[in-house]
Amino acid sequence: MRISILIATATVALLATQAHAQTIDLLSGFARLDLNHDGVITRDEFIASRHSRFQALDRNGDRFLTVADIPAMASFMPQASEARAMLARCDLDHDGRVSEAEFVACSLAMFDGADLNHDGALTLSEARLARRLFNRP
Ligand SMILES: [Ca+2]
Ligand SMILES: [Ca+2]
Ligand SMILES: [Ca+2]
Repeated sequence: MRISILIATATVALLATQAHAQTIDLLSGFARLDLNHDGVITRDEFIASRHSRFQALDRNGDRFLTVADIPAMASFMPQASEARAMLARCDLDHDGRVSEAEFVACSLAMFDGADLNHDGALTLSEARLARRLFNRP
C-alpha cells in the first residue's frame, strides 16, 4: 500500500504542470504529455517527456541532478521537499546525484504503477485515480 501511495504521489507530480492538486493542472499536464493527442499517454510519449524534463531541470548541463539544482527545479516543483524526495527516490545507485538514465527509469516505475490495466498507456481516468490516491491522508 505504501508503495502504491508513493507511486501515485510521484505520478501526480509528473502529470501536473505544477504541484498544485487541481484538476486543471491534471488536464493540462495530461495534454502536454499526450504528444499525438490521441487521448492516452504511451510509454514512449512518457519517456520522451522525461528526457526533455530532465534537460529542463539540469540547468547547468552537467547531466546530473543534485540538491544544488533544487532552486532551479522550483518552476516544476515549487516545494523543495518534493524535489528532495524525487532526488532521494531516483538516485538508484546512491551516489548522491540523479543521472538522466536514473531519472527516466524511476519515472517509468511510477508510470507503470499508474498504468492500472498494464496496457502500456495511461488514460486520463488512470491518471485521475493516481491523483485520488495521492490526495488520501
Ligand atoms: Ca498519445
Ligand atoms: Ca545516482
Ligand atoms: Ca493503461
